[in-house]
Amino acid sequence: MAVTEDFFAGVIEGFYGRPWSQEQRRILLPRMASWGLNTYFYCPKDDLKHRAIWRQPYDDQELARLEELIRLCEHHGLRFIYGLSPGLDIEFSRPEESQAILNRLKQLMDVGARHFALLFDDLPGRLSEADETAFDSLAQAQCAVTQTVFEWLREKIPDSRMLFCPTPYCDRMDRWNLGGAGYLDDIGRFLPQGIDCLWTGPEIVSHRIDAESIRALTKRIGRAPVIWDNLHANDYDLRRVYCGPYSGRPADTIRSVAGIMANANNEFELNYVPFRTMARCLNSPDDYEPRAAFVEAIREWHTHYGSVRRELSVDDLQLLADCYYLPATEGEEAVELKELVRQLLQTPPDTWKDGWKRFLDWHRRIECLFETLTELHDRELFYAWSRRVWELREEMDLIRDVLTRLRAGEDPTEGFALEHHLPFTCRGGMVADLQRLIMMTPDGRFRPAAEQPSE
Ligand code: GDL
Repeated sequence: MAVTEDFFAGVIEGFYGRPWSQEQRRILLPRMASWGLNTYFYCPKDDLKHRAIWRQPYDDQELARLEELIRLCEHHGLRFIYGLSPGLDIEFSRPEESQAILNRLKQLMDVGARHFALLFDDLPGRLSEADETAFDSLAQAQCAVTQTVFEWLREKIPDSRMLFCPTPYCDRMDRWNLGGAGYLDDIGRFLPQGIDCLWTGPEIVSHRIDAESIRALTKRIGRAPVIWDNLHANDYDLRRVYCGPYSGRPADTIRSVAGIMANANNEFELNYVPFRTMARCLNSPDDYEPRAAFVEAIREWHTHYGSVRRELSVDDLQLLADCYYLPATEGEEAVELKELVRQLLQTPPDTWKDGWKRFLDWHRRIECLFETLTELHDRELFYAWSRRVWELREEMDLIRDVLTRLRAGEDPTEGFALEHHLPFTCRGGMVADLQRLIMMTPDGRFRPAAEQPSE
C-alpha cells in the first residue's frame, strides 16, 4: 500500500528552539518526496511570527524564504501547509482578530500557499474575560474563529485542506480536562466537517498508539484525527536525540487515521533514520518491521559519514544510533552495554569473567567513534552529534576509571578521587545538582533522593 494523495504523510517542523535552516529544508524536501512522503508542515514554535507576534506580517526577506519552500514543495510534488498559532493572546470575540489571521493567511496565499492550519496547543487553556461572556467554552470560541477562516479559505481555494490543533491534544490532557470539561465533544459538535484535527496519541510523546483509542476519539470529534507524531521530538530534553526506527504505530492504527506527520529532532541531520523508517512504515504498514527497517536505514545513512582520515564502520554507526534510540527504549547494543556496566559495578571483580574485556572493547569503539566523527566531511552532521557523543565518551571514561580501581581491589565505600575527572566540573551544574535531589524509580516514579549533604 502506498500513501494515498489525501492521507497526510510527512514532516512537521513544529518543535521549540532554533528552526531548521533554509539549507536544511532544501535537503529535506526532495528527500521526503523520494521516500514517498507527501506533506511538509511549517509551524516552528520559535518563528516569532508563527506564535509570539502572530499579528505582525512577515517582512520581504522572511516571505521570500517561505515562498522558496512553497515552490520547492510544488516542484517535488509535496503539499505545503502553513501553520499559525494565535492562541497565546487572541481575543476570539473581536472581529479584528479573525481579520489579523486572514491577513496572515492572505500574505502566504499571495506567494502560493494553499493549505493552512490553526494551532491551539500549549496555551493557558482559558478564555479572556470578554470572551467568557461571548462564548460558552474555549472550544466553541476556537471553532468559531476557525470556521470564519475556513469559509474564507474554501471560497478562495475550494480544494484547500485545513487543520486544527486542539488545546488538549492527547488522551492524558483530555483526562486533565485541559481546555475545560467536554472540550473534545465540543470539537465534534462545532468544528466544521472538512477540517482535520491533529492529535499526538495517548501522550504528548506516545510510545505506542493503538487503533482502539483512535476509534474512540474519532467518535468524539466526528472525524479521524491526523497524528502529530512526537516520537522522535527531542526539544524537551537537550541530552537526548532519537535515531531509532519509527515504531509503535501498528497497521490498523495507520489505517484508522487521516494522516501521520512527524515532529522530530531539532538536530535536522539526525533525522535520517526517523524519517526514512517512517516513510517505509507508512508506505507498507503490513510488512513493516522496525528493527529491520532501522538496520537498512543505517546502511543508507552510513554513506553520509565520509571522513578525512579514518573510516566509520556500519557497525559503529549502528552502535551509536543504538545509544540514541527511542524515548522509552534503547537499541540492542545499548541495552547490552548498560546491563554489562550494571553487573560489573555491582559484582566482585573475580566474578566478571570476560566482562572487563567486553567493556574495554565498547570503550575503545566509542572513543574511536568520537574521534572519527570529529573528522567527518559533513561538518553539520558532526556538530549535530558532537556534544552528545562527547558526553557519552566522558561517561565511558569515568566508568572505566572506577572499574579499574575496583579491579585493583580498592574499597569503593568512601568513593574514589579520579585523576581525570575534576569534581564539580565533571557532571556539574545547577540542573545536574537539582536532578540528583529527586530520583526516579525503575518504574518511572519520582521521589526525594536519599539524604545528601548540603553545600
Ligand atoms: C508539544 C508541542 C510541540 C513540541 C512537542 C515535543 C504538540 C502539538 N505541541 O507539546 O511543539 O515540539 O510537544 O516537546 O505536540
